[in-house]
Amino acid sequence: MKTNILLILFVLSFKPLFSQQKVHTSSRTIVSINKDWQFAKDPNAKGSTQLKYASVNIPHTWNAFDVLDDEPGYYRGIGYYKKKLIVPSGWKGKQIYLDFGAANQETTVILNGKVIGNHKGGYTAFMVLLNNLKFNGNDELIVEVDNSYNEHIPPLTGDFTFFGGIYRDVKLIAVSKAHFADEKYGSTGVYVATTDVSDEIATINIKGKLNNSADKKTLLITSHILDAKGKTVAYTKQTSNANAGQKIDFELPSVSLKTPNLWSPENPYLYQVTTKLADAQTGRILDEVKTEIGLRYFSFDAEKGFFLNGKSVKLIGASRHQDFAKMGNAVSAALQVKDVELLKQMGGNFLRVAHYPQDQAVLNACDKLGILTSVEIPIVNEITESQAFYDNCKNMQLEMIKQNFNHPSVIIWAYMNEVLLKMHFGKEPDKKKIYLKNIENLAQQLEDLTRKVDPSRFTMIANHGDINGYTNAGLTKIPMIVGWNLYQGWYGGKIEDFGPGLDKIHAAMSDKPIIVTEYGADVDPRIHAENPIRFDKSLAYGIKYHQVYINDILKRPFVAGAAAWNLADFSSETRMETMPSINNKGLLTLDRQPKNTYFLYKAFFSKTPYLKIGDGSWKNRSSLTSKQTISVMSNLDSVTLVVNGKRWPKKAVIDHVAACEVELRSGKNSIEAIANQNGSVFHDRAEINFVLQPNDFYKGISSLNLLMGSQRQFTDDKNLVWLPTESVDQLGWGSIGGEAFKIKNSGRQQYGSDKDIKGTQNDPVYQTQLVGIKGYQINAPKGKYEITLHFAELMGNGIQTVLPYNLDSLIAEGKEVPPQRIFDVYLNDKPIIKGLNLAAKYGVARSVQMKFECIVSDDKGLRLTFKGIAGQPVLNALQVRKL
Ligand code: GCB
Repeated sequence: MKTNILLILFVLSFKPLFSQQKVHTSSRTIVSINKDWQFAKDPNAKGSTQLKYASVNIPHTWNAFDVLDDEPGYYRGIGYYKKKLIVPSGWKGKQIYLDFGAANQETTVILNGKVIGNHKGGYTAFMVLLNNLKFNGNDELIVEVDNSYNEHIPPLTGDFTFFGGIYRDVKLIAVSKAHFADEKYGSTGVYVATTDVSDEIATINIKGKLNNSADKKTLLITSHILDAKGKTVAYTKQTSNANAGQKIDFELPSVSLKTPNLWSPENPYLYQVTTKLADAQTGRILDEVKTEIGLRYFSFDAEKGFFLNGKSVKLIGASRHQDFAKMGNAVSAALQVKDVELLKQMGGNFLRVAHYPQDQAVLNACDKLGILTSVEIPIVNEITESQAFYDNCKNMQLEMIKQNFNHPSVIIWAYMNEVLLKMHFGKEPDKKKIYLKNIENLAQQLEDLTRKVDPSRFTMIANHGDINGYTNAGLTKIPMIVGWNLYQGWYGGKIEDFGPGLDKIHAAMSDKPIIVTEYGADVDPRIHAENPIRFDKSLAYGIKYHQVYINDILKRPFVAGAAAWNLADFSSETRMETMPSINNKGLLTLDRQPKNTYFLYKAFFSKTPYLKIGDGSWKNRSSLTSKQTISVMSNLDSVTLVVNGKRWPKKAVIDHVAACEVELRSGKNSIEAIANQNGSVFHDRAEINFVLQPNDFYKGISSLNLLMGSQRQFTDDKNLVWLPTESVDQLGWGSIGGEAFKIKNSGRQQYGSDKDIKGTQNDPVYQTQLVGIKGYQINAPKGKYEITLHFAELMGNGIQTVLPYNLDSLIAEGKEVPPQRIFDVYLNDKPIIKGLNLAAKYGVARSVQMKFECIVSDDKGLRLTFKGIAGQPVLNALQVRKL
């Protein structure tokens, strides 16, 4: 709930009690207790006496680092947090709540050995009442958090990491005995609904819940509505007789504002509602809650899309996961706000808060910056057919709605994502039928609940591309909007299938508003390809993909909006691929560095002239030719590049990208992009370090770094650029024999493996390979060289196991026995490796480097020869350095 409960900050003089920041009003005191907790994991799950406690601050997760290692899996179990809780004597007579922003995923709160609260679900806030407890001045608070798999709590599975811990703020809230609260749902209990909003008038209804644990009283509830300058523009009040211990639902007489200042992405105007609870007899203020609201009206039309305040608006933006590099989900509010700012700067007006409710800071920022949002609970991939699961889903839906009710940015409540992806009972039709019916029933219950609790918003379910499956399961009828997660040209098919796919969906359900809730392609910014192809992870493929998708979305008025998957890369521990444990579909990296795809969105959606040397992020380049194409993202007509002072011919911007052909020299190149519009000149600058191969290697300026069986370039963690190799027949130097490694029957990768390569951060160096290689020839001039051979066995068990997320369902889990492969290697006719059996010696998918020195004293250069003893020799990469 966006409720700013003011206000005065003061530091307590008695430090041991609360060294934290404190916010209070005469009626309500809020103290952060994020600092100085003791934390221990319980590897034996429950009750180990050997717990090793360490000091931590909240936000905290215990999985920030174990998700990054080569070991599959991460700690999913119990973590204990403990702290001395000393309640100030001044709080006598107050009611005290312990307030958790979120803890993943089941939390039990224990005070002085007694369980005082339990909460299920890792993404919503919750409160525990400390009332009626006798504090003894030495009170111990223990919070037991468990992130192990629980079949009754969604999400059950998903393409994201379920980081455990107390990862959002923890506070103590002290209130008078009579106060606002809807503690069952972790909300302050003041709900401000804006109804009948138009350009002329806006009606505001304030409802809520209050607790009177004091004696019988007459209470006065008042609400002032203030404009952004702090001037009261409306006022409403009501008295209520409350018995001792009574909980009361109240509703103030609605008020209307004439010619309201309407909230929109261009004008995110916020009013403030100050709601007070007072003793009607004495006039003493007992509680006060401040809520920021925005006045707007909106609708969805199946043919014409989305309308805000009567105007057609295409919703454009991204989905967002909440984690950040090396922090997991324990991320400061400031970093979360930055994400919303980055979305705004990109030209976005829409955020799909996926796949679960996030920190209040996110929606607060959306309210302030004018970003429309859809928020959802994490029913992902599948359900459990148990009453406990349904109850937890419904409770989460209510918590989500009640905690976020007042945010003007929220326009959609959603509740299922690709729920048919992990189909149960595939081979038992009767059980499958019942399972599908149970999903439909759950959807209907959540739909009914949502519409009842908040008739002012729209509802949505997001599906994957199986149109018939979702239609037959009744799931396209239930929600008001259907979201589609579409990946043509990524998990399967061609990029060009996307537009016709949308038309097909629209034809099949022409009365349903549609949002493209996901689309995206993995982009590893370390990878470049001249001829980009699906699943090569290159920036160039990502650009092509997003160009086609954006155009197809913009062209079709019936598509109300779209959210790219994802705003930023995110952790998905079970994923392999070029950056293991990371889903690379972000427009930003995991630490929020923009990729070229982010710049493309800026070019498409910036309202002001925009020009960006996209390949500026590709600072270290290498090639066999000095002729290079530099892409400039822009919304202007044409771009001229000046490289090292030389002006190249002007290039037209096509589809927001100008592909400028220039020549680069070895070493540093300074690039300037220039564009004109209406007499104004716009510039961007970049620097590119260029290595021309093999010349720079011959000159001893650079090592020669070569990938076998690959069609892509890769920049490693030392900024060395690895080039795909060619055959000796093509260049007069290169590989002799061998074929690029391919996964048999792969519906995705056309070359290489996506196996996590152990012992390296540079997985793409080892993920491709020439199988059956006979030799490698480099026409190196006379001199001394260091040669490093890089190997990894790509065949064998483990290559294709546990593909966590696979929307084309083509790759199954399977066991493969590594083929027998033993070989010798010779360097300039001298044996350097004898009887190498990679699988036997190092295991599957482990990076192996072998270094040798060699003097070239004739004109035959460097020659590697591979001789198979059993099976086919392999080489993954080769590095040669002049000494
Ligand atoms: C989806 C899922 C999302 C995944 C995404 C992907 O459809 O909804 O959770 O992360 O695809 O990248 O595969």
